[in-house]
Amino acid sequence: MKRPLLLGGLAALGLAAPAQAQPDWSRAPRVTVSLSSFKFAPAALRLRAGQPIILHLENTGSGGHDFSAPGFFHAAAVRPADAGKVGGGSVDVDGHGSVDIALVPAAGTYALRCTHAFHSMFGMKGSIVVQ
Ligand SMILES: [Cu+2]
Repeated sequence: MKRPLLLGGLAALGLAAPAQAQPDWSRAPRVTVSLSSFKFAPAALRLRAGQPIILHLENTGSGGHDFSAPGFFHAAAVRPADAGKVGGGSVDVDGHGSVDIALVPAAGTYALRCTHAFHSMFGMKGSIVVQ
């Protein structure tokens, strides 16, 4: 059974619709990346261009880390409600914490690293390939 889209209903009422139609995030698969001292798993993340996902960042260690990929986030369409979590292209993830970012990735190859002092030097870096 199909229900009318909420946006259609709002438009019919004459209410302003968002400038950009949002994907149906409830259908977006969850892609988990775990952060720990000092690595990302998987370190080589592969995503499909234009496919909405929920990026689930999980810090399995006790120390804080971040998922820093400015080029990736800049090119992607991040759900407006999650945009505030991506400061300067980096997402902070507290020890034993997790953060979800809904986004639609754009094609490209992007560098990933943790910007905490010395973490990338110790191996906390990776790549994101979107095809
Ligand atoms: Cu780190």
